[in-house]
Amino acid sequence: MKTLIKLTLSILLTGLMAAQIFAAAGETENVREITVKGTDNMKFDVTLIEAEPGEKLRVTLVVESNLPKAAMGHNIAIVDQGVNMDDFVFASMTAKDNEYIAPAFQDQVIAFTKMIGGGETDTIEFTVPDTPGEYEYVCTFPGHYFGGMKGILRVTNPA
Ligand SMILES: [Cu+2]
Repeated sequence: MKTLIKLTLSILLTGLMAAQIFAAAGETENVREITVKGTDNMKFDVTLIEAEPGEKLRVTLVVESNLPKAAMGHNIAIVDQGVNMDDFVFASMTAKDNEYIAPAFQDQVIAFTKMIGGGETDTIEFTVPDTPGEYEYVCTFPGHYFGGMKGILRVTNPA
């Protein structure tokens, strides 16, 4: 019986130590936080994000709207270079069951939030691509990209 208690205690302690180590790792990890708002005028309030190759970003999308999500939903999809954005957005319009991300293009999407409505938020964490250049991010809710709901992730090497 005593052995069992000892064993249980040591397992508990090991678990605690592991938890502390993980917590410490989380604190030291360098993740830059960015909040982007989507509003009823079909725009993002942040249209340029500048970052360095390999940087870790945590982007939170906040939607401000009193309209139902079915009428005014927003997401953020950050897309790889070289993708025809019109094709991607057009294909994604009908991909409601996949968060409005066309499955055929999904491997060319660096990161994407859920499609959310007024009062909701969603956060994505991703590593900025190693290749410098401009990466477009868009809202794939039907019509929003064509209404101007887009921005640029500009990746440049540190000076
Ligand atoms: Cu939108």
